[in-house]
Amino acid sequence: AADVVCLGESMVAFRPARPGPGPLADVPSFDRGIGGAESNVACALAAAGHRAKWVGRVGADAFGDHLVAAIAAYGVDVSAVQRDPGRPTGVYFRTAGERGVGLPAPRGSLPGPLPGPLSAPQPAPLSGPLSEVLYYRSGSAASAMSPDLVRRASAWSGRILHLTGITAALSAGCLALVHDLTERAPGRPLVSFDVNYRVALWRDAPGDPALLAALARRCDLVFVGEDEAEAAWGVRGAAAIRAALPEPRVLVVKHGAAGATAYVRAADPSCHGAGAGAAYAAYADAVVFVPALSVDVVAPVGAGDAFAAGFLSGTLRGLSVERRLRHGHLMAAAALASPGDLAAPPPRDLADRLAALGPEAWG
Ligand code: KDG
Repeated sequence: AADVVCLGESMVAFRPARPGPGPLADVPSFDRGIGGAESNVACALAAAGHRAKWVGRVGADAFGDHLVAAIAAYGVDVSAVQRDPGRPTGVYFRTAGERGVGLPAPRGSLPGPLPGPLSAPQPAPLSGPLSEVLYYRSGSAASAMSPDLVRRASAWSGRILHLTGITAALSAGCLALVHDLTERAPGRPLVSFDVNYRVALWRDAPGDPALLAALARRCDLVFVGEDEAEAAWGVRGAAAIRAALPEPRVLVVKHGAAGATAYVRAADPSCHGAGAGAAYAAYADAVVFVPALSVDVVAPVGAGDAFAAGFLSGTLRGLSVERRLRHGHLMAAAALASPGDLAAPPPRDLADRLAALGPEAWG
């Protein structure tokens, strides 16, 4: 059985062959890669040594062949991926812009100082353009997903099911599927949900972004960026986000380049390292902040997925919440420093040694 099942749409992703600023309209040639928030998480988890499975749909076309082969090459189980002979594989094009809603902001772009231990150094803001994205995915094979086509038995077959808010925006059937899979019913594994608010998708979505909050509240582990909570729901600040999403046992609020805060509900043994009876008490209703690493950002796309993968990896290994956050930051740093959606994560023993460094490294 899989450790983690990641369900969602994957697409062939085209980014400028030569990095640099400028609008999408002026890009003369593109490099091909793979994209899709959920399969990105699956690939990162597989690369980090976990059994990851991707559940999705692609067309019975050449791009579908490429996606399935490329994701399988990371060691991800693709046996449940469906091929649709009547609908195409989704595609997207993007610029290498430096910022995007829901993605880690470049260092220094936070709106203001954070209290107490959150005061990370604040260099001058970067003035990079927003990343421009063009999706060709409406009517795609994945947008036809629904509770009829994707059964609970398949999606609930791992220890963790990882979903994102992107799927909810794809079609009424996809929204119904996310609703179905987040129902608290017997056999449901731990459900992880990355809010992943994508402005361009919600323009034509089957509802409004308030749905993302309602879905998040049905899940056990939720990731959300402070910037996207404000953009999607008008909720400002980590404490207000927690107040709006009280149900998840673990809520991780990402503060762009400054770091991330985990809100952990008491009486959740899954949140504590193996044999950490004493730590259990220490984590009762804990709020754990860990600063991010300072990185020269090459491309932010995929960093949120890498962060989620690092946190999930730590969860699977029963690490403390602080270590989970550190592994999230380590994987995100690797993705930030690479041009594509995906970067090789640091080897596990190296990541463990880095995560164990003291306050001189982690602030
Ligand atoms: O997190 C990265 C994703 O945004 C990217 O791979 C494309 O899944 C994608 C989307 O829908 O934006």
